[in-house]
Amino acid sequence: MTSTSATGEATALAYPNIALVKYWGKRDETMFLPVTSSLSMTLDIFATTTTVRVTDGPADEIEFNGTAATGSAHTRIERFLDLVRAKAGRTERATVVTVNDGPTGAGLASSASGFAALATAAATAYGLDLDGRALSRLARRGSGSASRSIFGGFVVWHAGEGDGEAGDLSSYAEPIGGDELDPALVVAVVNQTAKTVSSRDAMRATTQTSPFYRPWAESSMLDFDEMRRAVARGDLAAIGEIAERNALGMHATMLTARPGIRYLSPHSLAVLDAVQALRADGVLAYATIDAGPNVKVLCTRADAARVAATVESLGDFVTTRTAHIGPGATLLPD
Ligand code: 2P0
Repeated sequence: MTSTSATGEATALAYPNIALVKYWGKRDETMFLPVTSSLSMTLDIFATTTTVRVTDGPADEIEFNGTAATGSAHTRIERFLDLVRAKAGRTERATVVTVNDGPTGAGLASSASGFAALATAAATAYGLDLDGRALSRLARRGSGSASRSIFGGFVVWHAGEGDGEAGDLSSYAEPIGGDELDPALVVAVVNQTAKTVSSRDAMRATTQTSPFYRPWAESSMLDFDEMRRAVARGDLAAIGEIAERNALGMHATMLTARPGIRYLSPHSLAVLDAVQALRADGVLAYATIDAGPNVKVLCTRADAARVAATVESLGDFVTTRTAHIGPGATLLPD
């Protein structure tokens, strides 16, 4: 997946992924080790393209969609590059240029595509030769969900065992097949603006204060096993059913944090109602929602246009983009 770079420059492309069994909560915040394993599908829209060039400058220079990154956004990437430099035994700074096709920080998995692209490009630019598993472990340190975007298709991210180094070695993502499945994911965008509470803060508050967190984590582990079996037998209806209940359960844990955290908006609920109505009409359609108000509807490729039209008919507040299964992170030629 990576090769050493003579030039100290590399460009990588990665796509977001949507978890069908969610990651919500860390057991080790330093190493980004999750409480539970998760399972996702990588999409083919909203790509991130990132170029990393090793320089002899005094500081990392980071540009995001044409604007210099500052403050915490800069620090987060600088810390990640420090990790890569430590692994590579290098000290030079870098220039990072990132272009994001999709909305950022709106629950549309921009940090997953972002850190998967950054990990892939930075590892190569600094001369690390990492296989997919090592790359997913590295991406995990930027953002947990990014570990899954290293791979295409259906992917699991193993929670792993233990904390610290043992946990680091055992918590990685890998693809799980399901290649005969060819679903669509209709992304109902009801709000493109960045959220006010980050996923990171919200999951910390949830794990620490919600009385429903433990029960959700326990049932999510069962969902994970059931979901793996549903993917293995290519059963899209079962996949949808498990995904919807897992996501609603995750939101229930947030709503019951103290104080409660609510990403769902009235517009999200309107889309959830439309999905239920579609099912009542015999359409295979199931919803999942991440840390934001936007709703993703899993359906067959053949039904995607009908699902999108139904959702869009709700009003001007919603637009849709339809995604299919997408590939893992890749290096682009010079
Ligand atoms: C997921 N989400 O499994 C879950 C479901 C959002 C809801 O992973 O702190 O940006 O960087 O590891 O990965 C979003 O959280 O959090 C996320 P960090 P991340 O896709």
